[in-house]
Amino acid sequence: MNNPLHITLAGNPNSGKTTLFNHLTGARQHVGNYPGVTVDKKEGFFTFNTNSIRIIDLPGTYSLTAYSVEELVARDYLVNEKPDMVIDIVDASNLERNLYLTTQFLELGIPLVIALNMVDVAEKRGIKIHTQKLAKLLGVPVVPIIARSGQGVDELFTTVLTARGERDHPPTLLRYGPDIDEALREIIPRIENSHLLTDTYPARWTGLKILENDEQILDKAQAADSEVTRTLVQRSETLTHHLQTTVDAFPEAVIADHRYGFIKSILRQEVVTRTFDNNRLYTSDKIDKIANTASFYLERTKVIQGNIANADTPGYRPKDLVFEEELQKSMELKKSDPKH
Ligand SMILES: Nc1nc2c(ncn2[C@@H]2O[C@H](COP(=O)(O)OP(=O)(O)OP(=O)(O)O)[C@@H](O)[C@H]2O)c(=O)[nH]1
Ligand SMILES: [Mg+2]
Repeated sequence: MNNPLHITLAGNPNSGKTTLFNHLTGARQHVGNYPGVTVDKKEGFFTFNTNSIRIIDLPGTYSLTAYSVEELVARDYLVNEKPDMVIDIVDASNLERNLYLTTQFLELGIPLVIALNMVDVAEKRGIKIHTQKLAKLLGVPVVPIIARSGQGVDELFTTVLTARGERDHPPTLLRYGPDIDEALREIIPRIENSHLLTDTYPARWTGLKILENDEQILDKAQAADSEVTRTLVQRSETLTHHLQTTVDAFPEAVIADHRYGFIKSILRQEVVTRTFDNNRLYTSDKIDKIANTASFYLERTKVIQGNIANADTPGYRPKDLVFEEELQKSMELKKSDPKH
C-alpha cells in the first residue's frame, strides 16, 4: 500500500483546527509530544475517497516568529516534516487577523489550501466572503467550511487532492518596501550560491529571517557557514541602521507592516461584503485581544531580559517597543457612539 498522504492543519488559536481534526479522525487519533517540548502533538488517520490520509493538528499560533515554543514547533514541523499539503484554517469571522499567519505560510513556500472556517459565525455577523476572489488574489485555493457540522469538508479534501496533483505554483511574493526589497535582492543570491540552509528553507525565507534578526535562523546559519552568515548579518545591520535613522523602526516591524498592507490591499478588492454594523466587539474578539495584550506583556519582559542578557555581546542590537502604543494598538478600543 502507498504511504498515506501527509496533511497538516495549521492556523490561529481558536480557528477550529481540533474541531476539524476530531471530525475527520474520530477515535483514530493519538496524542504525543513534539520532541523536547511539552506541546501536544495530535496525529490521526482517516480515508477519503480511497485515499489514506495521515493528519497532524499543529499548535495554534498568530505568527511564525521564534518568540514562543508553539511558533517554533509549528514552523519547525512544517519545514522539517514537509507535509504533502498544509490546510490553513482561517476563521472567517476574523479574516484580517488570521491572514497574517497565512502571509507567512506564503513566505515559507509550503503547499497550501485555505479552509475558510466558521462561515456560519461570519454569516450571523453579516459578513460574506467572496472565496473565489480571495483565492485568486492570494494564489491558493480557498474552501468555505463549518468544521463543527462538517459542512464543506468533502469539498475541502477534494480540493486538497486536486491541488496536490497539480504542478507547483510559483509562490506569491510579498513586497516589503524599497529598503528591505533591495536588501533581499542582495542577500538571496548569496544564500543560494552558498546553499546556506537551502535543504530546509527557501532562500527568501532565510533572507527575511536574517533581516528580522530571528535568533533560531541566525544560530543555524552561523553553525552552517559562519563566513557567509557574517556578511549577511553585516548587510542586515546596515539595513537596520538605515531604517532606524529614516523611519525609526526595526526591519521586523517594517516587514510586519507590509504583511498587513498586503492583506488590506487584498481585502479592499471586494473580497468581503458586510451587511450589518461591524462596530461591535464580540466575545471571542475580546478574549483574543486580551490574549494579545498578555503576549505583549510577555514580549516586553523578553525584550527587557534580552537587552540585559545580551548587552555585552558583540554586535548586540537593542530592541524596544513603546509599550503604551502597543497596548493601544492591541486593544483597538472603539470610541462609543456620542449619540448613545
Ligand atoms: N460556530 C462554529 N463554531 C466552531 C466552528 N469550528 C470550531 N468552532 C468552535 O470554535 C472553538 C474553537 O475550536 P477549536 O477546534 O478548539 O480551535 P483550535 O484551532 O483547535 O484552537 P487551538 O487548539 O487553541 O489552536 C470551539 O468552541 C469550537 O466548537 C465552526 O465552523 N462554527
Ligand atoms: Mg486545538
